[in-house]
Amino acid sequence: MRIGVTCYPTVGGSGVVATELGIEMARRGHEVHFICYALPYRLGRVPPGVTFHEVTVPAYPLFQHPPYSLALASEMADAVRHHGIELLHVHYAIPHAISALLARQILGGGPKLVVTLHGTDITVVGADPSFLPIVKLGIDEADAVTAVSQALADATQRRIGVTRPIEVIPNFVDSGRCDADLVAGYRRRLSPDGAPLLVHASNFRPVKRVMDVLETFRLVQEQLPAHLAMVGDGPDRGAAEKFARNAGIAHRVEFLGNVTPVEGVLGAGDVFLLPSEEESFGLAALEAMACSVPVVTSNAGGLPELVEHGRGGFLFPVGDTRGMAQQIVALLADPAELARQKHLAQQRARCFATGPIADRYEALYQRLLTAA
Ligand code: GMT
Repeated sequence: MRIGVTCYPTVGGSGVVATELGIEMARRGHEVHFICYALPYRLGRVPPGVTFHEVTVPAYPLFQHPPYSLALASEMADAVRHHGIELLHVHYAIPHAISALLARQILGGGPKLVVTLHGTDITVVGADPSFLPIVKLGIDEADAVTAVSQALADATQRRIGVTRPIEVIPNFVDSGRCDADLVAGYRRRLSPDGAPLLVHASNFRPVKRVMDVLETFRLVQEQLPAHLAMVGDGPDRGAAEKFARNAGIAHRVEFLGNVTPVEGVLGAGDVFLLPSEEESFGLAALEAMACSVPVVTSNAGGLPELVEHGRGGFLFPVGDTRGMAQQIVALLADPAELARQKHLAQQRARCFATGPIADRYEALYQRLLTAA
């Protein structure tokens, strides 16, 4: 098959899933074309079987808001025309689904369109009245729509008013990415005294509730000495650093910014914390579990589909920092139970191995192209 992939090339989970899936399809012998505004960060060295098409938006004084969606549509149409792309798979509905529909109009027909919904493209920005009608059009007109959890599929029906079927295909992880030497190096750096290490990774947007991470850590720290590693960057980072200073925990908290590969830090932790307000899936939690790290999360969105309470992970109501802290203290105070939970976390992550989940996308592509 000749497949075009569009995603955000940044460090977020939708870009990671899109890139790893594209790489897997290329490994399986398909021709994969990434059409994005920058080389996806997970692509690294472009593997054989993958071609990158960069979308550039010309500057013009009138363009206070350069029309990226239109440049993307033109680049998609161009790549389809010159490389015989049979199917476009776009990740994150805004604006990728609409650009793909425009590309098809430019071509007067053409490739099949798969739209994968990832989360805030529905629950936050997608549900905003300024985007809702265009998101709904992109979803209604695609040949197939997938969502990374049942919770997100339900939210799409409820909040966007979509009635068409949405196939749920969960995210996946490659457990082989957790390198023992790298993990050991981070462990030495982040916990030089050997005290337990908590880890959080996100884009520090308000939905991630990073202050809850710090408050939970503060409560843990009242009971036993620990360290906290904060991975990632985003709008709430400054406020989070200030919170840590005001709460008197700054000397035990390290803000690392974006780290590549993230598994080095994730695997160095004893517990991973993700207390989000909204979370369609929680790829970072899955990546931590794949590195044998139990997770303490909120029960928002799709997290209960990933985390089985008491089996490598623990779910709490959004905002229940006290409950999360108590659970963490109980785990850290019981080395045998912590070891058992680490094992269970890794076992659970195996249910989300790349192979079988990529099979489902491949079968979907094949179904669409056979129906053509
Ligand atoms: O929307 C975001 O905040 C970022 C987005 C992304 O591009 O990484 O995250 C969403 O997609 C991930 C991959 O499918 C999911 O693991 C995240 O749970 C989801 N984020 C939210 O729902 C907040």
